[in-house]
Amino acid sequence: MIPLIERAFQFPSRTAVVDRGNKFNYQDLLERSAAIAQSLLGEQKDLNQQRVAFIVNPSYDYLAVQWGIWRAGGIAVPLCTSYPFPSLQYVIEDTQASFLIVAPEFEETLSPYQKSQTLTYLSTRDLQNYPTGALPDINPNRGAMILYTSGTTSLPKGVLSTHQTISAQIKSLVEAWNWSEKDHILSILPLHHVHGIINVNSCALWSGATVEFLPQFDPAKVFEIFCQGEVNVFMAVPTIYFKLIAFYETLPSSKQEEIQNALKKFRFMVSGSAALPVSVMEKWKSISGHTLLERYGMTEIGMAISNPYDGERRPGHIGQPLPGVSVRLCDENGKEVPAGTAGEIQVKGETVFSEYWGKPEATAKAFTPDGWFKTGDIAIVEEGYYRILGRDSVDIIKSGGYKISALEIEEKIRAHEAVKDCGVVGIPDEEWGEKVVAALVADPNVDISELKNWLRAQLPSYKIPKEFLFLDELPRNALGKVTKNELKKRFNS
Ligand code: MLC
Ligand code: AMP
Repeated sequence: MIPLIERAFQFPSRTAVVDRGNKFNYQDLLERSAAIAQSLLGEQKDLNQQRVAFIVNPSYDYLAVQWGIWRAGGIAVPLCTSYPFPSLQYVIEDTQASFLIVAPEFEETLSPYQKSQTLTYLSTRDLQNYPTGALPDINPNRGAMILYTSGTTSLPKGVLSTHQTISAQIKSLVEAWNWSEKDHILSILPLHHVHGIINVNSCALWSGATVEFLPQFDPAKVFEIFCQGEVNVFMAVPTIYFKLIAFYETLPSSKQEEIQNALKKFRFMVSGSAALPVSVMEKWKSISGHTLLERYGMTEIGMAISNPYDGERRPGHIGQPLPGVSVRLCDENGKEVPAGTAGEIQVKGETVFSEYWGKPEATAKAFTPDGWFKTGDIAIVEEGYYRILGRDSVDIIKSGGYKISALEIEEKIRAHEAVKDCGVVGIPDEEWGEKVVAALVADPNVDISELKNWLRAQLPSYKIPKEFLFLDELPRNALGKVTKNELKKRFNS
């Protein structure tokens, strides 16, 4: 049995989801997901870990499809709703998906798959009202989900987790952050990443709590929902807090007061997926009365380190290892560093993923011989609190909570006819954390807006560089490698 779904049988009549004013209880979710599972199964008894890619906006339907795939025995592959066709195609083909489930608003983008010979294309409209029957018994050790993450290779990698991994990730957070059925969380994050899928939706549903959807981030709507007084838990990336603060500052004082009063009643609020600037933490505290709880995680490991729920939440620090997660800091030779010294965060425990999908070499490289996952993040422990110092690779950029590979963008830009060479880096930015920028060795007459539009057809818009700089040549070291730290300085000067 799938632990998350098994728990839902305990609270059938509680409200599981609020979606555009409609309420759905756990019984509704169980029945709808069972019907979807049946329609996926058809004559089969068990999908036996076939991959089912799906593109559905954050909603009740999204959850019903995700649970339906799981209950049919499939591996769920949530697709990013803002990807252009080539990026979607990469994920669908890399996972060798057997099914593709498409919500009406994405049918045009995915129309090339409608008559596919290699997969079964289903509109969410085809998944209505299927009669329910017996569903397969799923061993929690089986694969459950593949999420794509960018890394130090140019192409994103699929991170495979089992139901057991997902349950361990949820249980750790439910315990650490005191989740209960009284909670009501606003779900605004994209649902192809762990932050939205695990920390927000799955922890709430595990606890018999309520998930309220707002499919697209919009500060005015977020505050409007907060002021209705039902939501009591909120989780977001630092950029979202930055944008909420910026919007709040434009409001008249009467509205600000109303928001302040609503926020004071929250149980707690979390920031993660990127470093929370102390200035944002302080401003949010002055508005809401809450000290944001900052925690650290990664697609491959779920959440690993968190500031305490009770106790001091220390600005600029990520806290201590979560329940069930072992953490150590190591040097380049894989030796644990002495106390007070910086080292790479390595993680072990049931919360750690199984493998990079179809990439055994990348999987082997990601672990030490004794089974610790190497995060690539460098940290130090100060008075019992971990603090992130940086990453071991300059080619990984975190912008607005999204992980972006500089190499992937460079490869695309280099394919443009007017470009001889390019270097992509992330530079510090108040709003985005890091901002993607590109240096071009190119025909100086190249039209940047044309170049951006050309890139937009191939990459999601958040990966498109926000600034371009023309250089005669890229800075390189004696071995001919582009010196990215030197390149970053050119953007600051
Ligand atoms: C949007 N834009 C971005 C961007 N998001 N640019 C850089 N970085 C981003 N993250 C750009 C768009 O390309 C567009 O540009 C313009 O901003 C408006 O787009 P939008 O979609 O309307 O923006 P908005 O809704 O304001 O989105 C901002 C955001 C979003 C912060 C809400 O980026 C977001 O939801 N981020 C969260 C990502 C996340 O969940 N990460 C968790 C990963 S898991 P143009 O040029 O087209 O106008 C993980 C593990 C862990 O990290 O620890 O949690
Ligand atoms: P992702 O691969 O998208 O899951 O992103 C994981 C990465 O986000 C981590 O390896 C960190 O670099 C970064 N990250 C997550 N939480 C934090 C945090 N609180 N502070 C700094 N970096 C973070």
